[in-house]
Amino acid sequence: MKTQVGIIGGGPSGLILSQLLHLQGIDSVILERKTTDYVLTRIRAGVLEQGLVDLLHEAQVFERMEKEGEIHDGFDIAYNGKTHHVNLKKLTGTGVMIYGQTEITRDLIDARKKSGGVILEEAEVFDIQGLETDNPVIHFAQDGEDHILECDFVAGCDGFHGASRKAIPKEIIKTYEKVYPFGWLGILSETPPVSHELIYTRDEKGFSLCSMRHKMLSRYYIQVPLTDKVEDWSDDRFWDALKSRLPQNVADKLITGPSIEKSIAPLRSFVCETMRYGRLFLAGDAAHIVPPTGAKGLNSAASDIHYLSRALIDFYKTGEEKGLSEYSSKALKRVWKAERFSWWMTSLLHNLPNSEGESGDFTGKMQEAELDYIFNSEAALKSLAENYVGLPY
Ligand code: RFL
Ligand code: PHB
Repeated sequence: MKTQVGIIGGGPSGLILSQLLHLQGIDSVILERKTTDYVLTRIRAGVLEQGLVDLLHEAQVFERMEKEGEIHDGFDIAYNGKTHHVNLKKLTGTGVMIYGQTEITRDLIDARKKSGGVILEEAEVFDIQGLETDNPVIHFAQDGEDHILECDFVAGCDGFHGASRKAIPKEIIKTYEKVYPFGWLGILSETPPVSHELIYTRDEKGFSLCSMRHKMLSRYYIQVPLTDKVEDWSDDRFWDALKSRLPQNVADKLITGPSIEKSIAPLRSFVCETMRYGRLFLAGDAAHIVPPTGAKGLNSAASDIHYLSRALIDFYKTGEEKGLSEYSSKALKRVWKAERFSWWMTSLLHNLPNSEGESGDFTGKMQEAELDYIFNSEAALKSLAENYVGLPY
């Protein structure tokens, strides 16, 4: 099998790239190790920056998002029993779009299939050869047999546990990582959201987040120790813990119900430098991970795809290689800023152990002082807001 761009991974990064290339007459094949049904059961991001919304318009996959998505002009941060509003629209001129990653993925798969796009399901890549040449070859297993895909370029869109990052020689790669000593327990429930906007809460008992997908679908998260298992958390225990962390006036309004999904996600910051090796280009979670606190994971994947799609289209249209050679440094510049913001917001709002040399509730006091500063300084609030809505591409 042969194509122009071999795309490893059929998550949002791979799908958007394939659609953008298709619209410019460039062929691609997506190799996805899971079934489409499985991919569509993964509950992940829900907050989209304007940059991603624009990219989906460019990909001509926006109709359902515009109809069913909701624009939020702000969100709340609660601490010490009170909520404080961050008016994104007033501070930055823009808001964010609330529309689930699952729905984006569904829309993209439909669009690709409608225009004859090739997405091979249960096709697991196990090796990539010839990345230093003009004709790389991807080796994958499907239906118990080994196959090859020959291509001009390989897009590594296969997430954190994928095969593509591992194809870069160890002596070339530099990685940076922070593993946080807690995770997020998330539930999805068919109940009306407790508030019309998101509420991030810092509390001594631990962080919590009230989010949503639409008017009858709520998404809630609480910080839990890494040793906890989903089975340890009945729905009742979850709702009690959430209520105990929210300001009283919010807890009083919370409508609970059975969970339709429940999972624990560990929190990690991770960056891989370089994002390019020969004819391999990493994008999205394959190259970087953020803790979800700033809602930057999917949005950073989108900015990678913005740079990569332009670079590939330029190459095929004009033979110009500048975009390809600058891809890694351009993408990483924006990625590091999203990493910084996600790390900062995580550190600001979670219950953290003291670092070496600290005593008393030093960390907690620093967090409170910083929150007080933010909500009493237009400059600090604006800095938070401009990072939250997304820095320019
Ligand atoms: P994905 O979505 O992980 O897709 C990678 C795909 O590659 C496949 N794959 C392979 N295929 C073939 N061969 C192999 N060897 C393969 N290995 C892997 C996988 O099956 C998969 O289908 O990566 P992509 O496309 O880069 O997209 C990244 C986003 O999914 C991720 O950044 C976000 O979900 C992160 N995230 C959030 N991001 C936001 O911008 N806003 C949010 O509000 C937000 N909330 C979240 C999140 C992530 C969460 N979890 C569970 C980690 C909330 C949570 C709880
Ligand atoms: C979500 O709705 O899943 C969500 C929202 C905001 C975040 C992280 C996750 O910061």
